Amino acid sequence: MRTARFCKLSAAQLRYAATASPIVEELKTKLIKKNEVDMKKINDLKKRFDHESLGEATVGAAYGGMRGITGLVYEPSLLDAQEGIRFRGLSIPECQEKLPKAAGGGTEPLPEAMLWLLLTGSVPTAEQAKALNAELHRRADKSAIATAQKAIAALPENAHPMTSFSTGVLALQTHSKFAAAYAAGKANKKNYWEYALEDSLDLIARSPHVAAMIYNRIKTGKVDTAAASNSELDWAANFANMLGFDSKEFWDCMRLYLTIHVDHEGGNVSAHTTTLVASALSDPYLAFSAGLNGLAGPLHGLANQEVLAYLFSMRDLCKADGISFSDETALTTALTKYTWDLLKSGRVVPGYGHAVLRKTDPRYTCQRDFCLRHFPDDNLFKLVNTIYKIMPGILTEHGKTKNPYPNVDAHSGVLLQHYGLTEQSYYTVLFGVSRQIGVLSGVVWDRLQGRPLERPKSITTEALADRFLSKHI
Ligand code: CMX
Repeated sequence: MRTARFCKLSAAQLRYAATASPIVEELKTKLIKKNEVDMKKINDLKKRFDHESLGEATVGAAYGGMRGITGLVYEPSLLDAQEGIRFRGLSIPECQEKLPKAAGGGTEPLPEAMLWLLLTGSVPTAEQAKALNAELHRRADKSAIATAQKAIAALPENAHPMTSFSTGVLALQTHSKFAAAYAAGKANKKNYWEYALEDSLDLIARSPHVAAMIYNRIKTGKVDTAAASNSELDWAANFANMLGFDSKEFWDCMRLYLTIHVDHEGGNVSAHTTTLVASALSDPYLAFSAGLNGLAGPLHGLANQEVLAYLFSMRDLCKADGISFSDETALTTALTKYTWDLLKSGRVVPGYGHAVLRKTDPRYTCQRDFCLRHFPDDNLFKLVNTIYKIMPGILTEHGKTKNPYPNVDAHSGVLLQHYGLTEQSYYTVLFGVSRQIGVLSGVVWDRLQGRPLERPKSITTEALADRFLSKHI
């Protein structure tokens, strides 16, 4: 028995079954039932098609970031290059239509309903979404959150919010039921998934509190939430409220934001990192913190922060050159010139391009639709719209990117700026708060279906040269 002090947890933390609520039991029953059906398919696929090829692993792919190699099974979502993301088979417009909304006039889907969908594969009823939200409130353990609060306060004040968030998640890890059960010899292949689910629900319950403290630190220097948690509110509204925003329209905006950023299949950096780390049986906290560190890169989630810097630089250049936003022709000419200057300097246009998508990201489109419904005359929105009209042409002429269309990050900042959440360095934290819902659902399913340690084979240039070049001398 491993008895190191660091992995000793209270009896309550180990007794996950005893603390489970009816809604978690219902969730587990649904997962078990779905898995029975899915495992039959998996066993059949493995038995009959184990050696079928999913495509070639070429030299080009090995040097090209493994683009085009299908080498992972990831259950919560699937990305189509033309159509965009589907969450358990549902497109974004279908999720907007089918997922339960907040009582009292909410028009956007609830992220907790999306969590239910990604975990169980089926759309929850309004009652199930409500009960799941109540469960998340119940799990927002104050002492665990205080651990993260202390860790964040110990960081230098200029720590990037993503550094703080990743650190906060690591501090929450000291409450991991998975790690404690494993250390106590109680976890085994059959129940790993239950501990993974327990940790995932705890993390999704607690991390918004931690994220809100990070925001308040930027604003006031104080590591605390701007407002107390309110158990009457849904997950997104409560988060927005803890950030210090009480506008009902903004709460709806956050419901949309936190629903559409949840997942983008398994190969992107944050999802792949999370599931890769979890495949070593690192608990969901360790795995998600690693995923966040990947999300913090400018080619991935940090692009939403970079987009604002780009938009503001465009706005400033227009101002300096006396270009009016109402003169569409002059604005288009000026933006085209500034963008070419940027590209010629060897930089990328943030918010455009994608490793898989080859059309406008539907996550971009639904944010655009939200702006059109709520604030069509916003100046920043107008700027983004004009850029949308010219950028595919510019990037096509530039001739490098395989996808000249906008991705999710090209639009999210406009929404946040409009409602007064103007601290751009915080934007990727919002992405992370949402992303945990998808990637942790993936971790739960990986453990439920017994997926093994990930360990693809790598190769050196010397070995490749021996294999291919030597034949052609
Ligand atoms: N601006 C300028 N050049 C771009 C570009 C853009 N927006 N997107 C791609 N390119 C360039 C690449 O840098 C690459 O150049 P080199 O051949 O000189 O290396 C070339 O076009 C080919 O790239 P690609 O195959 O089309 O795209 P990748 O799969 O390599 O990269 C991505 C995808 C997203 C990293 C890239 O499009 C990019 O850097 N975009 C800007 C950053 C961004 O918006 N990231 C957010 C993505 C969504 C998310 O994860 O949140």
